[in-house]
Amino acid sequence: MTIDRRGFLHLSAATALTGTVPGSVKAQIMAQMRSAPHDSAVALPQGNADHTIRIANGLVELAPDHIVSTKLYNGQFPGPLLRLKEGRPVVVDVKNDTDTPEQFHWHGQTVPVEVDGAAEEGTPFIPAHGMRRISFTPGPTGLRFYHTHLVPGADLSEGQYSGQVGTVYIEPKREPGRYDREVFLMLKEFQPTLSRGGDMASDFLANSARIKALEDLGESAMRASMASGKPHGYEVGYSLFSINGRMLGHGEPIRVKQGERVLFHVVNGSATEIRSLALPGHRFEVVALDGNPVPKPAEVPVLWLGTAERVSAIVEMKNPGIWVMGDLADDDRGKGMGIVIEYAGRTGKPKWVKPAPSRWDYTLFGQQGAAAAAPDETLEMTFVKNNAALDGFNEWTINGVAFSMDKMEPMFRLQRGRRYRLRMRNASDDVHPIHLHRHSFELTKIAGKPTAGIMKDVVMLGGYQEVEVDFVADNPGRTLFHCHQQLHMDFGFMALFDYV
Ligand SMILES: [Cu+2]
Repeated sequence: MTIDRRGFLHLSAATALTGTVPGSVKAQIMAQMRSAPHDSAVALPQGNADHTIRIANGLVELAPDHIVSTKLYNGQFPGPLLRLKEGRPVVVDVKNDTDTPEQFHWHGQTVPVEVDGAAEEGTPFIPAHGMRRISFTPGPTGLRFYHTHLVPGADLSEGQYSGQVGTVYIEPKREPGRYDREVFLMLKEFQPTLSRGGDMASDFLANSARIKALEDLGESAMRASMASGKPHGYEVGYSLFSINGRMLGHGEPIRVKQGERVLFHVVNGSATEIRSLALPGHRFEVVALDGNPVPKPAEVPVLWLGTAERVSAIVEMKNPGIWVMGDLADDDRGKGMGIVIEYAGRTGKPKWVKPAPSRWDYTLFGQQGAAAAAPDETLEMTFVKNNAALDGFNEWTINGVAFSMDKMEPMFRLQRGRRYRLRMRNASDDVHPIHLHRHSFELTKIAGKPTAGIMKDVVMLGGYQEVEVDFVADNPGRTLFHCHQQLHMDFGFMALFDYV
């Protein structure tokens, strides 16, 4: 096959900045290696691994005239779907055929530090042109995923801007099975570039009333920054969009039959974007969030997923036709963020119909009228943006501190067995998909509304809003907390918890 070189990924202008901007990937790795341990002599199972993942550069054909060159797992995008089994230990070899040391993160699993895949916690790197064998017992059950955990900073060819993302499904011992079949969807953008400004959708969250004190704090800082002559900090935009590695209209359609109940497992594999997904003429019955069954499954017209969030939802196929299932943003859908749903015996052009306005409300799926257990301790956190403070990039702080790769000191010392409440206050107008490693948390208050029973590992915190989540300190060791928006985490929005 001949490939038109003009179709390749053009490295963004940002690559040229790499040497000067704090947060270049090599500099970050050097800093982390100074404090991260090397592989310890823990006895690992011998023999063949259950799964082998190979990290290497390769090509993704999003469409015949859009072939992207990027880092991949096993030469494909998304990486292979790993179906693991609850309670059954697994051995995985991760081989790195690139020149850059890597971190392979098991997102949403309650694994130990040596396995988790975050240098900030102390997971050893997978050396360049080397390998690591890891062994663990998968859990919790349900939809998880894996991705690189490098800190690319200004280098938009590295980290999760690349194609290093894949899905994990941990099969429970008993599957209730109220559906006819499963379909996995990985939402992902390619060809990132830096831009100035560019407002993210933020009015899709329910209960969007802003907290005055947070708004005053954020807006006055922004006004002061503008008055001093600073432009808006950099944002990242993309020119190509895909579901399961194909642009809308260029992959196989999802072929369905009337009356079928299809369980969609949707992963937002984006480095930075919040995604929506709608299927005209159909509704999604949300049954699990981040892989965990919700207390109260409920129907919605549109799914919204922050970076790294997952939704499992059943669609009853009862509106025969050829449909576009896609993002609400016309621009992104037009550049590929969609997939065709084709009913048996139907032909014609795929049809998109804009859904009626709706809001995304986590509490819809929570226990009604129940309160979460009281915490042993509440940790207060305020998130602040320092506009364009780092060579044009926004700097992010948690309680006034931007995370430092050079120190990597825990901000919060915890006690094992205690139940902690995180009261998170957002003094910026961005929506932050907040993630806690190696633990699941319970949503207890969303923008002033109490809830209970929803277990997640990422939660979207709206602009100038407050969210509370609880977790039990039951998986000792360093635990990374961060915003999953790559530009935010790379420029300060991280903190470590630690307990023994
Ligand atoms: Cu963020």
